[in-house]
Amino acid sequence: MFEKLSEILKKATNRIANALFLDKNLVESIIKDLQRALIEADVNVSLVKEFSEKIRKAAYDERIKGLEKKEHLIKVLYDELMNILGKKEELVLGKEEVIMLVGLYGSGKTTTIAKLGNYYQKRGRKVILIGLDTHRPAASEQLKQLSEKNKIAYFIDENEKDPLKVWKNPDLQKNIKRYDLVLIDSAGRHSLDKDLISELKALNKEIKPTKTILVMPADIGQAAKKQAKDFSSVIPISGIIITRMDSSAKGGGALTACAETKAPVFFITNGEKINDIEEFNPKSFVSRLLGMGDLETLIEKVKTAVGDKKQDLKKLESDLFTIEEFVDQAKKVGDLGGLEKIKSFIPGFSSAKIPEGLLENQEKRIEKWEHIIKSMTPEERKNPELLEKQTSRISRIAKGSGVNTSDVRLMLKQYNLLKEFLKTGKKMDGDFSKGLSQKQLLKLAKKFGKFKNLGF
Ligand SMILES: Nc1nc2c(ncn2[C@@H]2O[C@H](COP(=O)(O)OP(=O)(O)OP(=O)(O)O)[C@@H](O)[C@H]2O)c(=O)[nH]1
Ligand SMILES: [Mg+2]
Repeated sequence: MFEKLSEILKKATNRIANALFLDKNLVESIIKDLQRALIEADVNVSLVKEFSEKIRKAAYDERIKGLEKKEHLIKVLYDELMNILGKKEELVLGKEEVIMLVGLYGSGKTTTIAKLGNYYQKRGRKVILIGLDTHRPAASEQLKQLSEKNKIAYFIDENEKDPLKVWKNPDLQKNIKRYDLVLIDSAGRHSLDKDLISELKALNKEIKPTKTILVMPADIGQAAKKQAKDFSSVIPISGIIITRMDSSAKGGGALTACAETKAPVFFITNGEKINDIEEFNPKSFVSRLLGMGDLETLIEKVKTAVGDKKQDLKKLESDLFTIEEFVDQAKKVGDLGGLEKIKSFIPGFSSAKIPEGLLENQEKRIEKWEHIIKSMTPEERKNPELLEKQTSRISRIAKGSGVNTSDVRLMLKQYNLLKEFLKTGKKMDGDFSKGLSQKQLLKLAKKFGKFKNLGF
């Protein structure tokens, strides 16, 4: 149902978690993704706008920096999603309840009443289902079958056309005291027309249900708001059940629209089977959308992702950039999709063009480098310049690692180049985290171009 929305939300949180810096481009592109996903789920445009503003505000909040900012942003995203979905409000049952389900044709009343009956019977309630849909010929039969199949008590009168008379049936009234949860199925219409209005009013007056629940299918999306309001103007509505969440992409719209009416969504149903019903809890719903256990797990994930990246960056920035770290970085870079990744560590640098073909054959080369490093003495690893001073060392290492001397030379060249690149970056800005100017970028990109000749 919410696969698409869920996928985009997960992607958005991952992007926040994995970015070392939340620059404007990233924030705006994440917001755009979120907007598209929410609108596709039929969430009201003005609600989406409000939501985006809150995310934007959190992202550009100057008072919050670094890791805290990411945590803050994820938290705001999480909270705001919960906020548009409304508060959790449980359907609290008293000792004796008479609950009437109302809704338009085909909204899912009869199926849902069986699901609810089964749900509460399993939790110890004495349940009876009463069929007051005398409008549709097959309605009684449907309720009967569902009740028998799931071993729930029921009462129907297939020959009576007046629902009030069914309700007043002496047999029913005599036996009804044995049950502490009476669930009433009512008739639907294509719209809330005069006929349905007068029927609902009459039923409400006579039965005096302790609660009345409006059943609406997810596919009506935002229209749920108007429908809920319209029904509320006829009889008091205690809450809502949204059905068919499994088969509509518009469930987000239906849920958020209900939240706007302040009528609580007690349950959602997500399938045709008897157990396909669950209490609606915005918190767990959002957690599921984001694919996380809860907010804490999510924040933990952000921290871990940032922790790793910070270390990487520290190494890259360090003057003590050893040849081992170089290979280590090159390997990571290879894993992560090459220099593109290094670029993403450095704000503003993402627009620098990396020549095509730069990353080809990288894997094999790195494998060789690992062998080379193993054949180097600890002293050589610390001072790779020794190799340049005494070329006999190069021959020895090449022999020991089973590569050509040119491979060793190439590795040294690339190491020096990367070191130089890092120094240049530092000189230009002193701190990568502040971002680079266009001019600095051009300079760096030029230097970067050197890598091309070396095949790095
Ligand atoms: N996929 C899916 N189908 C559902 C769900 N809930 C109900 N349905 C189906 O929706 C259709 C209509 O459900 P009913 O329970 O008959 O709806 P109703 O409101 O009683 O309809 P009327 O009595 O005609 O007004 C049936 O085919 C149900 O199987 C759900 O959560 N998921
Ligand atoms: Mg029905």
